[in-house]
Amino acid sequence: MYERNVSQIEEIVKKQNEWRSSTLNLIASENVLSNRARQSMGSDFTHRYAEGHPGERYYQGTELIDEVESRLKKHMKTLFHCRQVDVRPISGTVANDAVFSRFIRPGDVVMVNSTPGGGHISHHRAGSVGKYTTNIVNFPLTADGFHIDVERTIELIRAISPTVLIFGKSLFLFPEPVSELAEICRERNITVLYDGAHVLGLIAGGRFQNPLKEGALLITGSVHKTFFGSQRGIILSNAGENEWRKIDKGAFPGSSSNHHLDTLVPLAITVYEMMEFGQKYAKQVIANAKHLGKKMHELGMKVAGAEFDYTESHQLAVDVTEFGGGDEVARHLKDNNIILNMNLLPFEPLENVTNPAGIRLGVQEMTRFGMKQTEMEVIAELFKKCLIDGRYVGDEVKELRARYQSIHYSFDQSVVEV
Ligand code: DSN
Repeated sequence: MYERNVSQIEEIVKKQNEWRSSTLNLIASENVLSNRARQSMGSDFTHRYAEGHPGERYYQGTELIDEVESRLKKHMKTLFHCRQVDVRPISGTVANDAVFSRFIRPGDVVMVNSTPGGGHISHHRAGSVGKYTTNIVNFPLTADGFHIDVERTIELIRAISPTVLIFGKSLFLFPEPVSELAEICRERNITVLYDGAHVLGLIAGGRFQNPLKEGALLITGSVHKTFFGSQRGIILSNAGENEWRKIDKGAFPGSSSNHHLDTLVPLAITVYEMMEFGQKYAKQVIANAKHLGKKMHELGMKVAGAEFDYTESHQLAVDVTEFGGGDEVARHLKDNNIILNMNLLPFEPLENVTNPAGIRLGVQEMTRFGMKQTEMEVIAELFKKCLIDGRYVGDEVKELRARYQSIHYSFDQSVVEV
């Protein structure tokens, strides 16, 4: 009786595959797996449980799972130059919660990036931090809105005595002042956490700040944004054994029992791709983002951060108020086969959340499909035609995208990246 429904689901998946492979995906929090990583999904690992650590499981039959997980952990430590890693959180937010649950006590003062300042929902009152304390204070920002104001933050730290600082955000154009604030945090025994979800692949590629080196105790993140793995989370640290034990318990049993083994295998493949190609990939991602920002600006669009070369990450922020605001523009672009999201811009009131002034763009996925500066110029032109000239560009987008289907910075093929 329900067989027809099964076919309908299969049909929907087919449509999604066809549609999204013909669009320009500029969602800053997404990426694509290589074919080899993707093909490793759906194995017997999909069906299994592996609570605990390799070699210390609560179930039998995990030897081969242990082997994959151990290799993954070893290589993640090499990539991020750290002593401790937990690959079991099933998402970035779960990784955050595992850590926040161990470091934030009721009444603690915690400093975070505000939502309009780009902060992630899990850092806020309605998210994970809010489960542990309500004393959440936003970092003061410099006038451009995309940098933490270091001097005013130091004054605020002296005045309100926070116990935890959470750096990192979802609208993330420039590095955070971790090293600038490390000394006062050391003096006052403040725990420094860094949510590196968005920039993890850039850190792995050595092209973004290394928070652990600069003074953060922990990096949390997801491994499927600029780090082009399967959808999971991670915790990285140089904490000593005792401190790490408490973090480890936050991950298991604190925030999950089994971790999702179907996505473990592709991540173990991705880590090799990152070690081999990560540096070139990260360099190209940032070069592409800067170039797209410059070209869109030259063509008349209000790209943020012009005075700072637009970005040091994979992202750009554009004020699209003149075209109807972020919601209207994002929907209109989607109808033209360009996919991205609306975004609050710094200093906007929270009430604007359903139609903020901005849109957020990320170039990491298109870079993975082999696009470089030349293609960024074509994309900038497409934005101009669509938003300023009011023309339909959906077919041009499809034509462009049809030429970029193979996945670079992977072992799928022997493309020489220059
Ligand atoms: N909300 C996601 C983003 O797009 O940045 C991160 O979880």
